[in-house]
Amino acid sequence: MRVDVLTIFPGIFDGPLREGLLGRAIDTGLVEVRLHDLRDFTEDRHRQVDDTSFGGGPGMILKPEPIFRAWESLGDGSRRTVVLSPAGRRLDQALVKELAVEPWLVLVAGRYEGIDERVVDGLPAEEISIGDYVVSGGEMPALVLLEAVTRLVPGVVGREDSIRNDSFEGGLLDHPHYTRPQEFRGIGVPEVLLSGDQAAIERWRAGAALEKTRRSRPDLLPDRSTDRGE
Ligand code: 9D3
Repeated sequence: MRVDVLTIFPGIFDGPLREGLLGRAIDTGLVEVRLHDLRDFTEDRHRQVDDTSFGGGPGMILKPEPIFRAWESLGDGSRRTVVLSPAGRRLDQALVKELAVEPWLVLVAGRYEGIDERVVDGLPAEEISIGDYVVSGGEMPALVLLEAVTRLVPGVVGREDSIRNDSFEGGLLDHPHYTRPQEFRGIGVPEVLLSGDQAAIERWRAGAALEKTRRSRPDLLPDRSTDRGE
């Protein structure tokens, strides 16, 4: 998969793209990420990427021309273009799966109060948000999206079942996990996990996953409240 990122802060991506899962996917050539500094696509002496809002209001808006020039510089092959925006469709695992099968993604990270609306109107682009909270720009959201998508690119995550068992993929949260030491500050681990009885362990994990989901994320469970006319 190829991913082009348009941003005024390419440096934000350097660390995350070198480390961990993203770093490995890039090293092995499974994902190719190209960063593009929007300032390189300005044509004025001050390399201005932003300007004040028509109609007034606080803060600055990203200008359309550098974004269009950068997007057009990528060539004319077919690609899915995502503008990271708090006003976008909420990212979830179903959308991540959709994006993961694309051969070529372009991610546009906004900053300041937002991006000139003519970018989403004039480019074949969709807006995506990573959730209902405010961060200062689209760079961190682009990294979140990129890592979520990269995990699903075949060959990136070694054991396919670590993907299949993921929270949300099966509709439930994962069951609790324990490792050594067997007793930590007076707290042990569930006996069944030490029993060696794999069938019993699987039964315990299924029940524990359901219980954890009921407690932390009841919204993920089917609503049973009307079953008995309650
Ligand atoms: C006053 C209205 N604000 C929108 C909620 C203004 C505003 C805040 C933060 C405009 C842009 C930003 C910068 N954030 C993003 O560009 C962004 C974002 C986010 O803040 N939350 C969740 N997902 C995303 S994707 C891009």
